[in-house]
Amino acid sequence: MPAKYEGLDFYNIDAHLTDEERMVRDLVRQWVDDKVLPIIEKHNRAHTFPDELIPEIGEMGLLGMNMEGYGCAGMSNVAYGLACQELERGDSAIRSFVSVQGSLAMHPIHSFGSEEQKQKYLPKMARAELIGCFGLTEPDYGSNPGGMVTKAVEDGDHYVLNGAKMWITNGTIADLAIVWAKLIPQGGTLADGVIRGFIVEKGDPGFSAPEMHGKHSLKASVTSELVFEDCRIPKDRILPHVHGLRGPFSCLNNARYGISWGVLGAAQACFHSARDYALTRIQFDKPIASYQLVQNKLAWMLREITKGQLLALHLGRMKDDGTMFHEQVSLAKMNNVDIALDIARIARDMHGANGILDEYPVMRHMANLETVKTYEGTHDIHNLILGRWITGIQAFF
Ligand code: TGC
Ligand code: FAD
Repeated sequence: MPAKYEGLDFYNIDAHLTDEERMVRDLVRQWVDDKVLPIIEKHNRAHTFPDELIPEIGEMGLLGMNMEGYGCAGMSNVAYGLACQELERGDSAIRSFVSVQGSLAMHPIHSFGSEEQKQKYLPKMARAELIGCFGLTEPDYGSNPGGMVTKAVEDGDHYVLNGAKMWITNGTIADLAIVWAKLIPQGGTLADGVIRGFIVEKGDPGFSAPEMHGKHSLKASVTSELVFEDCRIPKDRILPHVHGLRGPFSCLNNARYGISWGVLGAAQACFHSARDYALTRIQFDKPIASYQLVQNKLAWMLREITKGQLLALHLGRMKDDGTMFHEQVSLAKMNNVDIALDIARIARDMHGANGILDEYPVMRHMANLETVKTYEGTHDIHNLILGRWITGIQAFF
């Protein structure tokens, strides 16, 4: 029987966790070992999401787990981060599923929805009986969502939506989509529109969500377009309590925070695979782990993962005590994705030719992390967010 996975905890982060946080981490860790790792390569090859895991993710209480009420578990942000770390050790697709459902679909309803919307959707979403997605990006507006052209126009007691979203995680399997569109006032143009959030349900007339194909990354995740052709939704589906880009961006803060933990899980999977491989692979009559260059690579991985963990833990504690600001999230998302991707690339190299096989997890993580570097704000965008914080000058345009 393989040794039980113990994680990587060089600086004894464990001692700074509550019993509840350790319990969540251990529960998800075991579940990933038992349920995700045995099947993920098969799904990655087939470009399919493991739907069969969705009910169990709900039963474990991971969906919207850092929110209070409406069937959510009400746990700390650190517990949520630890869960993300374990899930992404399995695959970024599994962490993405949980991020999108909790941080991007449930969070806007929880923070900006009416009481009726919260009652209607959140308990079922927490139990995974309803799946959500988040539509912000458009074909021509990725890093610059403020330029979006998807619009909503009032028509009696309905809104009529026209436009398209692209690259939407969970889109095709979702029961509802949180869609950000410009609400055009009577007689106004797109330039007069204010960005608002709308809940579009599967089956609403004029709405479709075709799956996108041909990805070399996040192959076990469903990625979709959302198409609105005179899509009519009742007026009570607008999120009443937020106007402007602040709405979608505050959801992104949550999801970016989860990513800053999640990618450390992918990095740890690559580190462990590289270390184990280096200890057993013999070249020039000795294990490659006995060569200084190889040890240097492993020491660098340990160093960066440890720093990343301390960053994520401290960020989580600030999020829990309400002192975190969004530029701090940008720094953690950017840094931790960056080091995870470098770790994956170096681990791939350390496996030699075997590194390209799906017998080892490293190339799958490496390919996934290319997406994670791009979504939720690219590396460049987070640099520019920090540049603006440092200088007070925006350099986006
Ligand atoms: P800007 O003028 O900076 O801000 C507009 C308004 O928003 C407020 N704000 C924020 N509020 C909360 N949290 C944040 N992080 C915020 N950032 C900005 C800001 O205070 C302002 O509020 P108000 O009330 O004064 O109007 O907006 P900008 O248009 O100049 O944009 C700046 C920029 C480039 C940083 C922003 O557009 C950006 O972050 N772009 C990146 C886009 C992005 O991250 N897209 C992600 C799409 S979703 C996704 O990728 C999901 S992947 C899912 C998975 O895990 O599978
Ligand atoms: P672009 O914005 O076109 O950027 C291209 C390049 O230009 C990047 O290197 C970028 O850093 C650089 N660049 C852009 N602007 C500047 C600038 N001002 N200065 C310097 N460099 C700049 N979106 C959602 O809304 N919901 C989802 O669920 C979702 N899931 C996704 C799942 C996957 C698998 C992927 C790949 C993407 C997903 N996205 C989702 C979209 C994602 O958020 C966008 O891809 C991302 O925001 C970048 O937009 P873009 O791809 O249009 O790139």
